[in-house]
Amino acid sequence: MQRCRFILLLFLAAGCLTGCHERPDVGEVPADVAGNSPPDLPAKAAHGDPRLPNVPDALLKSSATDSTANASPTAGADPWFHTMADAGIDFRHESGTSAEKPFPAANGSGVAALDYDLDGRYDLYFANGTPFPLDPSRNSPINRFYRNVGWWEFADVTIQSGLGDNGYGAGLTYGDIDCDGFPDVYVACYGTNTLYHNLGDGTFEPLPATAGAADQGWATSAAMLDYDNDGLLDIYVCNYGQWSWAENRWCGDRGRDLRFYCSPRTIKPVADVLLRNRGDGTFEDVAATVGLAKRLGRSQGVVAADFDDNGTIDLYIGNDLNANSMFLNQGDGAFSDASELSGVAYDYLGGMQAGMGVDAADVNGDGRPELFVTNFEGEHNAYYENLGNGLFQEVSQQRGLYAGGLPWVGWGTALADFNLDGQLDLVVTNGHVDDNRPDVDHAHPALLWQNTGHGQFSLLGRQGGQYFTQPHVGRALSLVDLDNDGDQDLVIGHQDGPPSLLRNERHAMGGQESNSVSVRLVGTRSNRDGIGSVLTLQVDDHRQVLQANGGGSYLSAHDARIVFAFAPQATEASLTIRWPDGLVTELDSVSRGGFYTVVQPSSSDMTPRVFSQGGSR
Ligand SMILES: [Ca+2]
Ligand SMILES: [Ca+2]
Ligand SMILES: [Ca+2]
Ligand SMILES: [Ca+2]
Repeated sequence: MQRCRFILLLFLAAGCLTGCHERPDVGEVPADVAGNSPPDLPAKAAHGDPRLPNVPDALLKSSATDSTANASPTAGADPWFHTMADAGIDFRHESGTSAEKPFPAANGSGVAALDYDLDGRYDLYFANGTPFPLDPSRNSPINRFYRNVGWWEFADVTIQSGLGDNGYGAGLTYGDIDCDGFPDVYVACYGTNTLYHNLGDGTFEPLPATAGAADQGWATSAAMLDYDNDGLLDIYVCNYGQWSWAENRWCGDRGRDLRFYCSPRTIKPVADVLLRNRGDGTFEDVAATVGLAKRLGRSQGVVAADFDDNGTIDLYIGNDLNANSMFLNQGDGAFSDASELSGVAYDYLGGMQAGMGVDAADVNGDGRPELFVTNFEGEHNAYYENLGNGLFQEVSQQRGLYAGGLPWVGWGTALADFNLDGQLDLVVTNGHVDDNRPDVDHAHPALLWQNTGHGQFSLLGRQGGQYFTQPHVGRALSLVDLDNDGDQDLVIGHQDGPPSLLRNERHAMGGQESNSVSVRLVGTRSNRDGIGSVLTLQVDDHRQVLQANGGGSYLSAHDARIVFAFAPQATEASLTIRWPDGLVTELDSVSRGGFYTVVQPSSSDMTPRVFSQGGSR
């Protein structure tokens, strides 16, 4: 219990335990816990080429039953994102696909954005596949890790960091498992998963199998959350189902001798895993004992947040042609299955969908998180508004989110305020699983919607940037402020190809300074990453509520900082944090452009330790 508090106090008293010569500790130098300082601002002269091609109609093909197929009302303005080339990332994903169509190779691999060395710059970790049948003795493709050295330059630190995992890499997640201040990384694989302990000196060490974190299933996404609120992060791992190379079936068109990936329905679902952190470096799977194993699904995406506003962190899982799952945390260490009753198991017609990537955030400003789920071609992406009391309604059609995604196979996704106007926008990566179907394209366009306010989303075509005018075989997606200018950039992973880094061009849209507030949480009584906290930023009369979610997107992990808009004309702002254990912290003077690190105080009558960088009013 409260192990994080112990260790933080130890830090404050004695300085850091490891890597002191390179990395200052929490108590010593604010730039450490306040490591989200903006060390490098973008070169404004390098902003994107405005001469973007028009969006081909074929890329925006749509049944046009709602307004999403229309161009943005502000089309013709500066693009939102610029594709960064030559950043030093030479990673190229290898799915291990072949003519035999091994099912796990259809689904791709994730990307994680984490600041492993606490220098304030977020680093990028890419999972990688490997050919089937798996052969540990073979020289397989490995995961790759790149250190952000600033100014959109990255250095390959795969080998020296020890993160060159050679399993069949799928999902990535991270969090500070042992409360030493350094983020630890979980690699979810087809085959053995591995938890890598960050030693604080730039290297990671895999936990031995005896630690109990190395599940052997066919894992997809993973998320960290402290489900039992003991101050220690636990790990949820989605498992897709039962499959082995030996039982790989032939599916496709016999007449034309075309072999395709089999239907998900050929795969028998299995239970997911919840690894309880015992606090001694070992873990135990408690999924069955806490009520998570009664409902099985071919799980692909997971997000953890408080969906019913009772102060406990809940779970939502996207399942492939099974009903999606919502498990509500009862606060006594057990979950109740609210999938059907809450209205989030099916689409608005009551159908089961592909359930790929997921996200949760309060879009309509009532403080309760909505849910978004990406789905297969011929299915719409599902958008569930939170009505309160644990009830949701699927309203993709009413909100302009129905038609845009219908032709495409959706994967990674995030609700985020890309243009910093106080309204959460939405991005989805798309791409088919098969590359040999005469009737469908393999590469699909990613989609970016602007939240225009008044409860409506509008699909951006070329205004999103050149990336959104071209087809890709998209999978992973991570939100991360790579250049620390206060807006959220994107990293998108592609099947059997290099990733794309998209720089948010908020500055090119006329912002002379960052119109955002970026918040990093340091839990003490609660888990070190503050996952499960609810943050409310009040800017003049506009309130924004964001949670520090666990998981989200597809196979991927975002920048841990919470980013709010701070309108240019606004003057006053205050921030309220409800920590996972219920303690409330209030900061009554928050500045535009500020990067804040807030350390959880040990009681509500204590002043929180706050480190800030930048900001003006
Ligand atoms: Ca870093
Ligand atoms: Ca750690
Ligand atoms: Ca917005
Ligand atoms: Ca940025």
